[in-house]
Amino acid sequence: MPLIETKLDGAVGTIILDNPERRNALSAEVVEDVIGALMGFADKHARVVILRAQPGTTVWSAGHDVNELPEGRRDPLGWDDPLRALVRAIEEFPAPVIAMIEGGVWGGACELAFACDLIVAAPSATFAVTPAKLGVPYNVTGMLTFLNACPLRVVKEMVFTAKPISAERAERLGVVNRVVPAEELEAFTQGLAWDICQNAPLSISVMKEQMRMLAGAHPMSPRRFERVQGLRRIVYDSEDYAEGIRAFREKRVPKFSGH
Ligand code: YXS
Repeated sequence: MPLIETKLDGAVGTIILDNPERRNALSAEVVEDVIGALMGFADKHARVVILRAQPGTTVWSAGHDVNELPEGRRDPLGWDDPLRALVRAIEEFPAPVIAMIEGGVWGGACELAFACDLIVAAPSATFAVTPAKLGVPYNVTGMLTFLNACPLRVVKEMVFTAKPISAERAERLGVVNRVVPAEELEAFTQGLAWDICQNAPLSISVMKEQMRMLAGAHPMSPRRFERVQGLRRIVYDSEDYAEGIRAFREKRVPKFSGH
């Protein structure tokens, strides 16, 4: 049973997340399919890719597949983690990727959406950054994705509360490019893609890459990076991290002890 649908209309590729039973959780299998689709679109010189879920969905994506998170003693968001690979694939794709969003966007799926170049949302869209709900120590490049997408104080509110923000507020903050009525979302997004396709793809591609390089150009010394990794290890080796994962699996509210 395919976990995504894809189509190529002229120079516009579309990837549809299609695993509603798991609320489009970003499992290794789903990520492999999406990255494969992106590579296929790059080979066919697609000038825009739209990343979406099925029309009318209440959950765009529930984020990282929690069942695939390690139970401690290993960085849950290391370089080779599927979510990390997917974010890099979106950022390095040689043309704009538009996230077209209906429904809830949770956890690592927020980073996926924010890593896309443009976001067009229906009023039903919400965005919740949830590491603190599970006890996960998000990783450095992931935090940079959030900081490049939202004002610092908003990132702090989203990370510390793990509560969703609305599409309307996200648009007001500039996190989302446009919010349009659900019945107009597809046509609006297609129109945006069409506008981009009329312009010079080489110019767009190199300007996208420049912005990726400039947005990621943060001086963090090896000493500071190693300090951060040491702090993160304390978190993913903590009882609270294990409790967060356990509580999710047992469908109950976690009880965090601070240890
Ligand atoms: O009970 P069954 O077997 O039917 O499975 C349920 C859920 O367990 C499953 N599911 C997931 N499985 C793995 N990973 C997930 N992230 C995930 N989310 C859901 O899908 C089946 C239907 O879920 P259910 O009954 O809860 O659906 P619902 O419509 O009542 O609620 C939809 C959600 C999205 C509000 C709810 O499923 C939910 O809160 N999911 C978790 C959202 C979340 O906390 N995501 C963060 C994942 S961890 C992550 O992304 C990063 C590592 S971090 O934490 O750092 O951000």
